[in-house]
Amino acid sequence: MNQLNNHKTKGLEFDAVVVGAGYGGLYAVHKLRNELGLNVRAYDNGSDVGGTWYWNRYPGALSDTESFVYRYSFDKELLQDGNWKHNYLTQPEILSYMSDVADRLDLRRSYQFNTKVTATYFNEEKNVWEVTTDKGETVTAKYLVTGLGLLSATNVPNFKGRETFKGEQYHTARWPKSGVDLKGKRVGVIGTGSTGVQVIIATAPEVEHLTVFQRTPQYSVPIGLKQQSDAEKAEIKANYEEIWKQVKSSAVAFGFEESTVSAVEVSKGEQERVFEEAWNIGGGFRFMFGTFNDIAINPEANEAAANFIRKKIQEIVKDPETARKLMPTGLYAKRPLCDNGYYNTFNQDNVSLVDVKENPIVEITPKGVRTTDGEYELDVLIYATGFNAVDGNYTKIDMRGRGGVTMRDKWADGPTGYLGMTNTDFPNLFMILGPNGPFTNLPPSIETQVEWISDTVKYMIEKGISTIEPTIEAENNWVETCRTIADMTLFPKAESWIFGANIPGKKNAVYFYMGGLGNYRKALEEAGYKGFVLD
Ligand code: N01
Repeated sequence: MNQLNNHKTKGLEFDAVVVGAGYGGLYAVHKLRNELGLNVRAYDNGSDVGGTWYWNRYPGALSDTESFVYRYSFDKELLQDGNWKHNYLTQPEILSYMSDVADRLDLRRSYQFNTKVTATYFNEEKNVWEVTTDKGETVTAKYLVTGLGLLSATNVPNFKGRETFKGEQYHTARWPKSGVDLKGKRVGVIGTGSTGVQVIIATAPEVEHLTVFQRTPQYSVPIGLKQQSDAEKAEIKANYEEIWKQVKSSAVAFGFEESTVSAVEVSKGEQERVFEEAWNIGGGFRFMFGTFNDIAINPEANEAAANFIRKKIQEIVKDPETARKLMPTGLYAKRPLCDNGYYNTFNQDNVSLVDVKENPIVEITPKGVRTTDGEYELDVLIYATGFNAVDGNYTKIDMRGRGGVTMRDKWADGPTGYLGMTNTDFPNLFMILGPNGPFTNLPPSIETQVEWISDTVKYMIEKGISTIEPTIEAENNWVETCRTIADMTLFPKAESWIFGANIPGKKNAVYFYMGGLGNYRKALEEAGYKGFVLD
């Protein structure tokens, strides 16, 4: 490590710039600064750490990964010190966990908060990145590590008249820190994805009236929220080594064993029994991947699961017309949802559902939302309309690589990333959760990538390598692998952010490696530095 500690690239202001203070950025600062001894400058647009969990302060925000695996695994002591109340963590709990980690590892001193990175240029003569911020500062660094967030560039549909609304309006991921008083107000929510479902459940009890504007109904299963006893936590902690081994060799990395049984090879009765059991335990990924091994790949198995959920909706929702509107008809092939009483919320007298596929939104008026069947008067309008996922934040920054090539141009046909982290023409750029990375519970994938990045930086320093960059062949092959795997599933057939289908005009492309975390880790190991030019 001495060699590393003594290393300082002459003339550079920093060895590495890290962008983002979410799970990825924080861990990258720790690895590069605390472990490799590099001189690191980090930026985040927020006023403190947290990333996704800094911004998403909307009522009801909760992770749908269980508490015991929605955390870092790299520090055994941190794991043993961990504490939580329920089997799922709320946004304030996650934010507080991340804040504690930042304190513990003394990460904040490397950050400049309230600062947006606006441009990053690769200087080919010096082999350095020039990083410019909205504060007018430009710094240089040999390595650029971006943890910009998969789901952080907000999507607010461009409805006519949006600016004329006289009430308050918020996107869920820009929820004011001071909160919003919704008591006794007429509130509208546009969007019924993971976010919409949570915000609807949380706000319904306190508002005077809640109007839900739904475009596409969703399949959602119970989350199974419950308290976790000290004894349960002690058992988890005693078994953490095995738990993480399982998580990191599994597909979705949610901390349960994925099923190896095909739904179409068991009787209807057995299907029902297995679905009912998963419904009672809770968890969206568990329902999709823990019940049978072919829900996401075989249309017949998929329909069996979809049909089970539809029947539940019919049983739960009392008004038949509302139940009809809430019932999805298409494939069960988006990121699976789970909730803490979503369908039941529509039995409350103060909650109504507007199907905006049947009656599209025409405009936002000073008083509320006008659809083709009338005007809905509102005091507060909440946009739970999602994100320009994966590359949304990259294309906001003026990123230029070799020969001045821009990321925007390079990704015009869809973003690409060799092994989900690197890009041709962008040497020494390491993207945490970049395009074509794993589709999983995110902290274990983030750790996998940050560890690969820091190992690579260490290797470069030790071997005196100035730049690393994938070859175009390696990048194309990886994207092709991602395409082949995605096409083996039903996911590309459902329109969602996973393939860029939620943003008008966005290129429908393969944004993820859907082969699972275990296989992704194997791919990293097998690749070594094959497919890279090290100079
Ligand atoms: O966003 P979404 P999200 N008019 O894109 C609707 C993670 N997450 O923020 O389906 C009317 O899924 C849109 O309708 P449609 C998780 O990975 C996790 O909810 O496109 N409606 C949809 O209903 C998740 O998958 C957690 O027809 C419009 C909604 O807005 C990801 O974030 C919690 C519209 C957007 O749904 C994204 O979830 C929250 C328009 N013009 C988020 N445009 C947990 O861990 C969009 N919509 C639990």
